[in-house]
Amino acid sequence: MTHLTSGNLASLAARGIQLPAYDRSQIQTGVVHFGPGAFHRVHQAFYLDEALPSDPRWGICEVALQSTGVRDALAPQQGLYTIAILDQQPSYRIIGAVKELLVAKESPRAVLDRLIDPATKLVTATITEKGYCLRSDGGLDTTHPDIQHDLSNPQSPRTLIAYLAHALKQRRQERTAPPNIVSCDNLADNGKRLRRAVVEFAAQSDADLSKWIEAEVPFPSTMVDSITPATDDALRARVADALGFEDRWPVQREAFCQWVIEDSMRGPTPDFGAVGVTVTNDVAGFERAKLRLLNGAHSTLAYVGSLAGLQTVFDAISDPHLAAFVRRLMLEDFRPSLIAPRGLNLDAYIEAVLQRFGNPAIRHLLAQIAWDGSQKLPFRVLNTMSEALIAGRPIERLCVPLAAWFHFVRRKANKDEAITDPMADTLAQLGRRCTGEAHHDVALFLSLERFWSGELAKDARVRNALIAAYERLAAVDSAAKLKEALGPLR
Ligand code: CS2
Repeated sequence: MTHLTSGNLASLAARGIQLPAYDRSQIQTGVVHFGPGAFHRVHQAFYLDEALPSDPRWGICEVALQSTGVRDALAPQQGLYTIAILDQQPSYRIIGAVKELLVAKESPRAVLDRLIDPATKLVTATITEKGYCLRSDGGLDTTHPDIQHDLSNPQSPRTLIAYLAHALKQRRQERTAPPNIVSCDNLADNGKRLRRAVVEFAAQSDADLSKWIEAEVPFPSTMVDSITPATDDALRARVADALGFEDRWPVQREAFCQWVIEDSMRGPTPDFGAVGVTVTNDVAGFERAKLRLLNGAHSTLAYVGSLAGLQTVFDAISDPHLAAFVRRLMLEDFRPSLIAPRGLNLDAYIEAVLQRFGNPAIRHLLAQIAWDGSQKLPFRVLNTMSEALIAGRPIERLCVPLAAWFHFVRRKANKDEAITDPMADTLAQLGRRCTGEAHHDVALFLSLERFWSGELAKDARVRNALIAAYERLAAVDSAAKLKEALGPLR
């Protein structure tokens, strides 16, 4: 079957497909992005595509650290791909912003050259929580095998952290202004965390560089949001139907899309305001609200829903008992931990999020959200729990997603099913040691030092509430059991 290329773009206009509104041969590469997964391609690449008609400086060099998949799929399409926007009326749009596709493990020099090029004024990243190689106290984990590797192999790094440190060193030597470095991952204070990781990495070999990075390089924090189910065969077929030929790797999202960036960038940037990106001083307020209310609710639906044998977010939120529980968790547990940033009404936000979960056009697998629980749950649930304990608020409901994750891990381990998580081996071993007896199993999970930060794991209130939640969820193996299991917590 013919596939999407520059040569057959023109035929798409007649089919109602939105095309790049600029001459692709005129755009320059001004952005280096790490992690060209589906989320980046529906989100940052979409906004940059919006910026290109009025300013051609913001074409993207996509860098995958390891995987060759996106490069292999998109190179024959000259970087072109389709976004399917799935809501009441589906719509399709071709993104033309990708100028270059690199795989770092194959061409580390080319990646460094791009980062050093003074035309690179913006570096963005979606490498997921685990890519930051952080300890639970937020510092760089210098014992991490990839960081160890990168400290002794500066010419062929494995991590974003090392690429940034090496490139910044060179830019400093050459006296070219550093780029704005923008983390777009779901971590609280993502900019500060990335800065700290790069500063601590640089400090291992060059104290002056480390200080310079801390003082001179802008690492704005961001909040990113758009629900993006992984690409599946149904999407490929749907896009082929709309285009009249194949797209080797289309992506999909809901219509809602939001990007909030801290107002600390320096030098030239895309005209973010003009393309619908919010640039504000209070990004932390947006970020926390989204991480807790949306992502916290998502992880709850994912683990409790999976125990009940449900498949998608739509299925989970359509269950009246689970939906009632999640709404209450958002309203009574997450919401009191938040201070609404100016321009955000938290009650309206909660209702809007619940409505987005109920979008019937989106098939978002709970299994996808359940990935990497050890990395996600600290930001989504544990932070709120620590604050609740200090403020004297209850933690019973907050323990439900955690206890559901424990059961999820245990069941996976007992069925010998793979767990997708950087701590997979430890989790599988722990899951096999679980007996089903709540005191015993909760004690095992509380021994996961890398997961729990501070005093939480030692707090008797936490242990007791986890035991109660674990017992409550033990029998859940179908949606019919949810009513009783969630009982008074709903
Ligand atoms: C989800 C997020 O997979 C997950 O963990 O919670 O990817 C979520 O869909 C996005 O953050 C929405 O912006």
